[in-house]
Amino acid sequence: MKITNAFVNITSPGRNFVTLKIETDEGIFGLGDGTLNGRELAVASYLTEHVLPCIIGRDPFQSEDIWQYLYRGAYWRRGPVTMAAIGAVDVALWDIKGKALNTPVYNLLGGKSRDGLLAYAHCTGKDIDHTLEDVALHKEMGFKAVRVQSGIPGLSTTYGIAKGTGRYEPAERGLPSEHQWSTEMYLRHVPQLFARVRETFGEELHLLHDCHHRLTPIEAGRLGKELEPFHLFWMEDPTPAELQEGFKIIRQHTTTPIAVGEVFNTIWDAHDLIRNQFIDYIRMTPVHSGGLTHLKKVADFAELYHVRTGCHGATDMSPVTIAAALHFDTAVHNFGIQELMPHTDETNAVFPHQYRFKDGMMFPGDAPGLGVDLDEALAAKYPYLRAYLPINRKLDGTLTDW
Ligand code: EZ4
Ligand code: CO
Repeated sequence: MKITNAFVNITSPGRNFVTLKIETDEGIFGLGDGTLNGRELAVASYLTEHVLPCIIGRDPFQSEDIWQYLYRGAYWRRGPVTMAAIGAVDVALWDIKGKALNTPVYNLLGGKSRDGLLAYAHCTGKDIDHTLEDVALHKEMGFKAVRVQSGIPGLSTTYGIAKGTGRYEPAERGLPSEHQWSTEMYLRHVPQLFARVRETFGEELHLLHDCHHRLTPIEAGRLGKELEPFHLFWMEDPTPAELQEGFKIIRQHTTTPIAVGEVFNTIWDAHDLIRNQFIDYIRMTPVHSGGLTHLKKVADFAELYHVRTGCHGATDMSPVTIAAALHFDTAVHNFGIQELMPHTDETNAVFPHQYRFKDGMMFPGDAPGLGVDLDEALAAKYPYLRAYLPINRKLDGTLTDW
């Protein structure tokens, strides 16, 4: 089999998505996601100008060799743009292989290790009472695990909280908006939030929380310690992770489990975190970490150190990435949990898919390949619109991590 054609589709059914379609001489095609929130066109151009001409004529079954060709062969390694582009190609190749062999991708990664995948929803509100209502709603929908964030008294904006009446969507059209941040207000508020959630819903519901890279290690140690009575499933991205040894300080102070890695691109971003057992969950997901080929190696390495997976699954992962993550989750032994942030109806119509949610669990479906399609005619109705993630400033105006 040979790759005969490959092109990038950019569509914005509510938010921007970059999709790669690879076609073959046997009429089978594969889809890959290359969406990098706020930097979409850089990946599209990397693919169109620098990657796609090199893969025409290659055998799509040689996913390992093509991965090495694009990673080592570029000379310039790693980084979110490069790895999202490699991820798009790699996932499309696995989709092609599954379709050619008439089997779902999870069978190519080791087969079913479980029947269903524990998934968590985002629960938010402008204050604690509204957040409790959202948790109740998601419990009703069947969720057994929820990520809980709420507005912070004294701050006009907070990560994870919808501005209007709709669901939370981090990217915004136009230039980056500015959020406000106070570590003091946040640290005072979060333990009160979780006390109320446990008081209202009891012990059984799995609770998660995302600090979104905003604390220093010692502040994260304090928060983790104060949250211990509420038995969190995980505390996510407690501190920016460029300094991997910083997590040692968090570990010295708390038994609250730690998750990190949605912005990581390769194993080298997590190598020390994993081998020193500084974390419990690795959040890398197929698109931003070089596809299934690399992510499988990360998971196998993590398994040696009792680290489980928790693939990033926010709305900026297109349905192609969600499907790829679900096939991966199904196959790896050390699966932990899958994030699920529902796409809009418009997005779901552009990307018809087989995966399903039922009773708190996700299922990848049994269609050959990934089980996702791209309705190109419908996609063409939603042209790209520039959008950015917000930036964040402390109350005195200092730029800080969003
Ligand atoms: O802010 O995907 O755990 N989920 C998250 C997401 C990220 C967005 C950034 O594009 O942290 O909401
Ligand atoms: Co996160």
